[in-house]
Amino acid sequence: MVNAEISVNTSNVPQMLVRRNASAEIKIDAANPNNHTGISLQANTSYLLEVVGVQDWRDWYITTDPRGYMKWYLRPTAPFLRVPNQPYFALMGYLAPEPSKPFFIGMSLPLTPSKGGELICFANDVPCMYWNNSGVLTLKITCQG
Ligand SMILES: [Ca+2]
Repeated sequence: MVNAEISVNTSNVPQMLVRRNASAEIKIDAANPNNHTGISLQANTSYLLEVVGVQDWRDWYITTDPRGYMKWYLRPTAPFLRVPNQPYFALMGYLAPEPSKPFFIGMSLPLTPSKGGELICFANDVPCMYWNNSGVLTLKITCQG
């Protein structure tokens, strides 16, 4: 059995496009270090990513929201976050296959990528600390053209 590993393999995930003026809603699991949305964003196209539902978005005992949180006693481990300059549990995204270029989504983000790819989302956390995460977000992706 393979434990939760950070994988950027998208080869077996069917990709879906969101047409202009159309939307898709997907679930983001806090315990999954790479939520494959199955939605491919296209280059030079405008999208709006919005969180439309928050269900118990929780890091161990700390209930928060997609903007994330910071505690003074967690500052020593903050450099080990996947995205060190962003809050714990902030909703982050990247376009596969470029996990090295994450962006902050928070509650909402207008996005016009210069390069297309599948949208992958995750709660910002220390890589080995996804086991105590719980909660689900509903993310709405609208193509604005
Ligand atoms: Ca955690």
